[in-house]
Amino acid sequence: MQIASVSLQRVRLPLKEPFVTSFGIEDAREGIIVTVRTVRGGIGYGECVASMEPLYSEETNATAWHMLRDFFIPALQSHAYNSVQDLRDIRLKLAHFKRNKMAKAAIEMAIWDAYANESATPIATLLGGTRTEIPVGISIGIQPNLDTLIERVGYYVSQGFARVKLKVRPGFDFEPLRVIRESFPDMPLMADANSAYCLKDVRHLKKWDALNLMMIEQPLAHDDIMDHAKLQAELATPICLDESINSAEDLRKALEIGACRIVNLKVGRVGGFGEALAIHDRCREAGVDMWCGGMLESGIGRLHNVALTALPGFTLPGDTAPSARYFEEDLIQPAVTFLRPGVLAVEPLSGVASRVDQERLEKYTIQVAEVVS
Ligand code: OSB
Ligand code: MG
Repeated sequence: MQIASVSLQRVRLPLKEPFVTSFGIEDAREGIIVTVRTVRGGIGYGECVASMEPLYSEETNATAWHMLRDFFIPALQSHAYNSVQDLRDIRLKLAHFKRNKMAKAAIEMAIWDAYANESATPIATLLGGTRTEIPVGISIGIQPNLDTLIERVGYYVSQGFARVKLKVRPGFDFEPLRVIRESFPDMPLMADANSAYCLKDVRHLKKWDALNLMMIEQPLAHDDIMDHAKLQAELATPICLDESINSAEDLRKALEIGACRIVNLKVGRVGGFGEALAIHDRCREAGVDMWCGGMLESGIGRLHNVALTALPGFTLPGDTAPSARYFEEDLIQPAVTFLRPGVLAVEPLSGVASRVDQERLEKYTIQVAEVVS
C-alpha cells in the first residue's frame, strides 16, 4: 500500500453536557481528523485525541497539528505498507521524534485504517483481536451536588453500563463515592483522580479502601511511578495508571516497582496501535488486568478503540460508551450504539471510511490543511 495524500481537519463537536474533571471543564470535543488516501483509492481515518489545552497531558490540537504537518506525515508518507508487520513497525519510524504521542497515534491509526480498507480486513482482525462483544462502562464527570450525582448514576445504571467511574478531586471524592456505594452496594465502581493528589494524602486515600472500589485511577502526578508504588504498598484498592504509561517501557518499569495493578490503555496516549499491542502483550504475560480508556472521541476514534478492545487482554469494561453519551450528532453513521445494555459489538468493519458522514464532517470542521505526497 502506497500513500497518495494525507489531509488534516480540525473538528469541534459540541458535547451534550460539559465534562468536568480535576483538571478542568470541557464543553466541546475538539480534535484533528487525519485522512489517508492511498494510490489504489483506499481511504483511512485517524483521530487525534489531544484537547484544546495542555491539562491532561502536554499536547494540544495546535501542537499536534504542527507535529503532524511538519514531521510525522513527511516521515511516513513515502514508505510502502504491505503487511501487518509494516504497520506494527510504524512506531519505529517515529521513535527518534520525542513524545508527542497523540499526534503520532493519529497518523499511525489512519494508516492502519487505510490498510484495513484496502485489504478488506477489519482492524480488529489485523490487530489479532478475536472477541465480537465487549462490556462497556461509563465515566461520570464531577457533579454540582450529590442529588444530581445519584440521579446521573441511577440513569446510567438503568442503561446497563457495566461499571461506573467517577471523576474525583480534593473536596469531591470520599463523600460522593460513599453515597454512590450506599445506593448501589454491588455495582462495580471506581474513581479517576487525573493526578489530583500527592503522597501526603495517603491517610485520606486509605479511607477509600472501605468503599470496595475496583480501582483508583491515576491518583498521583501524571509523570510519576515512584510515589504510585509507595502509595500502592499502603492501599488495598488496586491503583490503575493512565497518564503515567506512555510506552511499553513505562509499563515495564511501573510493574517492576509495583506502581499499579491495573492498566488503562489509550491508543492515543501511547502513540498508536503498534505501541498499544506491545503494552497489551506485556500486560497479558504479566497477568495484569487492562481496559481501554477514552478521550471523548468522536465515532472515528471510538470505532478504533472498540476494535482494539477485541484483543483478549482487555479483561475489564472500558470507557468506550456509545456516541449518544456525548454527542447529539456523531461524525459517523450509524453511531456507536449498544448491542444490548452495557455491551458493544466489535463490528466486522473494514476500516471506518464506510461509516464516516461526510456532510457532518464538513459541518463540524473548523480548519483544513491538505498535505500531498
Ligand atoms: O482520564 O480517562 C481520563 C476524558 C478526557 C480526558 C481524560 C479522561 C477522560 C475520561 C472519559 O475519563 C473517557 C471517555 O468516556 O471517553
Ligand atoms: Mg483517566
